[in-house]
Amino acid sequence: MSHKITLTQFLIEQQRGLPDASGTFTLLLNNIVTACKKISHLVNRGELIGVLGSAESENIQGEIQKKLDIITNDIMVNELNWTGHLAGMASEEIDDPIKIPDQYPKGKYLLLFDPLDGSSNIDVNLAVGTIFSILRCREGIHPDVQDFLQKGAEQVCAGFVLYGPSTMMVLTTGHGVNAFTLDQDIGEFILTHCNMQIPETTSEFAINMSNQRFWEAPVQRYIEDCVRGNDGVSDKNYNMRWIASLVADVYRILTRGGVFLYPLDTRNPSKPAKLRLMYEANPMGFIIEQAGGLCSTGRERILNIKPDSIHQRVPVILGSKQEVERIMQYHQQG
Ligand code: AFP
Repeated sequence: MSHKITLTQFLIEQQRGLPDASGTFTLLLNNIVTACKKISHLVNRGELIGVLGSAESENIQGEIQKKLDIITNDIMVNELNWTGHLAGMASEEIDDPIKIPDQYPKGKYLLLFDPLDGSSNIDVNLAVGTIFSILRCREGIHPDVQDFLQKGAEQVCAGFVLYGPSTMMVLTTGHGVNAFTLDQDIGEFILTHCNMQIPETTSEFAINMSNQRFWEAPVQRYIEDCVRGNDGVSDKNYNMRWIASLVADVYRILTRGGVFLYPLDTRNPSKPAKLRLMYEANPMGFIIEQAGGLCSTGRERILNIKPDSIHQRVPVILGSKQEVERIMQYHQQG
């Protein structure tokens, strides 16, 4: 029988390579893993335990929350607020940063998360996920919003868990990207995809075409080229996929390449972009770049953006290197 490496073994082996590592970071990741296993269990049980459907409340983003948005947010908070590894947390679902209760010690990391991304898919039994990002924090402080407003390039770790046909965790600490599949029988994530690399070229794009009339000219032009295929300047035929669940779209791109666009649009002047910088774009950008791809607004590298608020939204164009470069060129040309 071949020896399978668990996520715990993988993390401890990585930690041994860093002589100054205290083990805190490994413990923190283990707590995140526990929270995600609990979420995986709930998502999998679904209607059997009455967790599907709307909670009929609105989050800070102005979106109607699903019951599972609230339940999964509580799981993340309650699994992580007592550990002593975090100085604070911020959730896509909550207006202000989440404080560590006074009775618990505070640590040197900040955790930002979207507890259930793609939750509009949950009632139709499609893939959803948890996305997280870890930043450093000065020790011994009570962090305020300003402490969270770090560039994506400063992330210590980013990851997501995809609750699909298999539950998978994709992780980077800045040394490549690895993916682990949850073995439900033994309750452990097992290393199944080492050092993932995104093919540099692609002929697959992902975009919500129903917003086409609201896009800027460079995106209009790029998608027009894709759709014209062999008959246009691209000289190849494209395929289109749109799962409307960022975790699933990004996982597909990590495995077989492709490009994902959620560009600026003029639908709602108060929300020119949809995806959130700190809960979606930054963690996905770190993962995509570590796998050899690119992540841009079309005009600048996502990881270089200095955030001005924790719920800031940005246009996102990510995936296969050559394709993202081409879209960036279109933006330069106007
Ligand atoms: P929900 O969490 O509200 O389902 O939003 C998911 C998401 O943020 C991201 O995961 C998708 O890529 C994108 O929005 C889908 O957007 P559209 O609903 O416009 O297709």
